[in-house]
Amino acid sequence: MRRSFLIIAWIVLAASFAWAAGSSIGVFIPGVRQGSPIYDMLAAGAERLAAERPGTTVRIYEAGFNQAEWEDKLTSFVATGNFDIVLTSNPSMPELVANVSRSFPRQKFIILDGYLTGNPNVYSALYNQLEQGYIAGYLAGLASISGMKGTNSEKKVGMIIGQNYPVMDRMIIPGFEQGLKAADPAFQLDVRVLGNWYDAAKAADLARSLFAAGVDVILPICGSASQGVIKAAQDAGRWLVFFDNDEFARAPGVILGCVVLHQDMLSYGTLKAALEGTLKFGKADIVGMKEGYIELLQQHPDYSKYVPKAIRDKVDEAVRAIKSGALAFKVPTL
Ligand code: RBF
Repeated sequence: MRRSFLIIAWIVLAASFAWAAGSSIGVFIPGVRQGSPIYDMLAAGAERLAAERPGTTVRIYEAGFNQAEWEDKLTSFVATGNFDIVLTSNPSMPELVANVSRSFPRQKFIILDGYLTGNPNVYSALYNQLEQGYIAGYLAGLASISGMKGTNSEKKVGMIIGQNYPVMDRMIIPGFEQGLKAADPAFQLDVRVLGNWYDAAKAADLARSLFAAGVDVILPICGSASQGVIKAAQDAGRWLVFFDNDEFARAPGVILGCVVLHQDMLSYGTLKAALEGTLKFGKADIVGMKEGYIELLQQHPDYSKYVPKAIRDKVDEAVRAIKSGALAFKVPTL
């Protein structure tokens, strides 16, 4: 009798220690998860970690598309005091996190797809999107001049972007343009700005006007509005290249290639290191193809189905050159 009481007491005690040792992760999404793979992967990495670690909880908060509200919403999220780690993502978040961190100096943050050094409570990781842009641009350019179905001889390629921001203007667009010009120096890049990350009807209009101007390949970076770009490309029989995620299944026969970010891996890995006490807060990393966080999906069956071998061989060579360091892109200080 006495012995079983002791055993029960021990179990209760052990359970309460396990509870106390549990960790809580808050994921702050500056936008909406649905339709933006970069945010979906952020949340998915945290969910995977929680599923593996008993006692770890995850709260996903979507701050919506009104950027003027994000700082207040982040402040309220942090003020609950509920989270050991607050995880967020996009290049505008370092500034907001720096502000909120001043009011909550005990809160730890992880920012992905952003860069902030020197704050002892913040770890951040920025993707080398010059590499990502270059590979997407090189593929788009080679396809555009190949004479393959759906292309023309105009040497015009387009982008539809949600908005301008330093990472877009100083890495993604210049990288994409460099890739195009590596295919042929005469290429012209036509960039259209949507003004938000969700208006698919307007994105379709922009895509139609690009196609009408002679563009035969578009890179959409406009969140859930990309659905409109897909529709316009299907109607026009032209091509797309994609960023961030494997999008082949959304539009078979329209997508040439996807140069993805393994944001789910980075989310999972940095959170795990943070909970184990090994993440270097205060530090900012830059990650790219060599580190395995940017990848052209060369193994996807649609890639070999729609992109001729001569083009794939050239793109393979560029990927290998980036991985070996023979082709290097220095990330600008943003
Ligand atoms: N990308 C998305 O896919 N969806 C978004 O809602 C979104 N919102 C953004 C808001 C701001 C203020 C900034 C600077 C970027 C945003 N991005 C968004 C772009 C994202 O950070 C990244 O650059 C692209 O997904 C390309 O990898």
